[in-house]
Amino acid sequence: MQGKSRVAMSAAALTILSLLTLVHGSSESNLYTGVSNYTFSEDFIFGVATAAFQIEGAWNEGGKGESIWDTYLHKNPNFTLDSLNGDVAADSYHKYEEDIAMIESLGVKYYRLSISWPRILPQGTDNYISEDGKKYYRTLFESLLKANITPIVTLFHWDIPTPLMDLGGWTNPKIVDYFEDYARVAFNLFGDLIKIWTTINEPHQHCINGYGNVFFVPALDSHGIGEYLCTHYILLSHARAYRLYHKDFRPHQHGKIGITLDSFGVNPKNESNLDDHIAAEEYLQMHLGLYAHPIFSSTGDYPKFVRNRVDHMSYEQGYTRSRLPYFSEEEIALLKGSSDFFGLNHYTTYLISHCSWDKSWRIPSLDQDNGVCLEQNLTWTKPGADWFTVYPPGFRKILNYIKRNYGDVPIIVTENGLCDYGGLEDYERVSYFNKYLYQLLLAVNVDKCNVIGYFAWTLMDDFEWNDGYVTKFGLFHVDYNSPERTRTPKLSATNYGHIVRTRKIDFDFIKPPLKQQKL
Ligand code: GBH
Repeated sequence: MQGKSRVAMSAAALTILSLLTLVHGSSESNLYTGVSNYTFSEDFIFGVATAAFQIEGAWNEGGKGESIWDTYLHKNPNFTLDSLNGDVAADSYHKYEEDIAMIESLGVKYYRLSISWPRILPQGTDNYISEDGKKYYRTLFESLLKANITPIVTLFHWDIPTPLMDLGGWTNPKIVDYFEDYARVAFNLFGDLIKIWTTINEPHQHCINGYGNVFFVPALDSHGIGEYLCTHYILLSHARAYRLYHKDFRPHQHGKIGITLDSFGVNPKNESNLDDHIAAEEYLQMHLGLYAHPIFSSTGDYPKFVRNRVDHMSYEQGYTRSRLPYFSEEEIALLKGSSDFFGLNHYTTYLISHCSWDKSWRIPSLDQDNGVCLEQNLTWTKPGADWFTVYPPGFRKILNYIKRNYGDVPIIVTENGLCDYGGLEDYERVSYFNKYLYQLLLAVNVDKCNVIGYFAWTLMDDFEWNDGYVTKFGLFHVDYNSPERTRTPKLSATNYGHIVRTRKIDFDFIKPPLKQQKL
């Protein structure tokens, strides 16, 4: 069956091959000096992004309930690289006014942040709403608006209330009701202030790493089954929240609501090998298409390739039913078109080829179902965490992939940023933002991709999940040795502010001293 599906894929892959050559062939992708020839339109949305668990701290203040990250890290302190947790984090629960001043200093008019579900609903369910939680977010949103900054709010950025995790989290079909109830509470409490919502952040990373593996909490390791159940019910939860908003809130609150998906960029390991192009396409279907196809495609449902592959692998492995659940006709319709924009998080690019075995795979698993291996291009800069290399053209390619597969839905880049090990003179981050933003300009101006906004990840150094505080993504440095959690702008903050204000990229605005010029 693997052989057959490869033949079926090859026509599509050939089209892709020619399109990729088009993008690649463009001499404009190498312009990284002087001032950019293209500019960002006046209405282009520039923002910065954060997530509640990564910055707020105050894990048990104001009647907040526990999220799985609280509970799990208290029980398993060595889960993170530095054995630290999110109890205090950047202390944004107390220091949000400083955060707002930082955003203002960048000249940025949009701030993407998330609500901690258990801060509002300590038990996860809507029978009891925390007054303090409600007050905290209302004050925060009002203060942002007063500073002329539009908040864009994510309902779920990985911190599910522990009592709901105890019931199976995203593998329990009832979660769809609970998420809808939480969304209703949030729309009721804050919908007068919030005009752009995102439901779920990166369901792909959450389900694969948290349910199909042990990289993320809840570290279920239910590989081959858990990641698909999580995917299934998280998608349905998203759709229910979307439909609820459109039916009961949008008519008077007049906002928009969408989902944020993530994708690595993919390059065929060998550009001239058709099989590697097919592998790259199959990787995207399995990882991005699994979530995007049910929502953004004209047909709805999981991609055919994924459906067939997981059904077949399950059968071969002796399962009576597919490890990937089926949607009913109503569910397909519920999901189809359930996002007002395409939120995309993008960081890095991998080289892809087919393989039948990789030592990192669990059996069974989505990875094994996919049958591709990821490698890094060793010639690309690797400034921080192991998973992260710098390859700006990969960004333009993935934007084009979305346009090709899902049409002209407005794309908001809800996260993009560079990982390093810290320091105020972050020339590599300056260069990363310049180059990735230039690729975005090429995607918009040359390829006519409908990208309407961009959020830099992240406002300040934060709790980076399994990395703890070891790896850094911030525009602002946070002193984690000081109880004050003092914030200081890095060079990348100055540079981003310059781009936002001038609507252009000036590659020479901040240059590394000669000996450090690596990129
Ligand atoms: C995003 O995830 C998140 O939305 C955000 O919260 C996060 O801070 C940001 O990116 C930066 O990481 O090989 O197990 O170590 C990006 C997805 C998740 C990709 C972790 C790399 C490494 C997994 N990242 N993953 S592992």
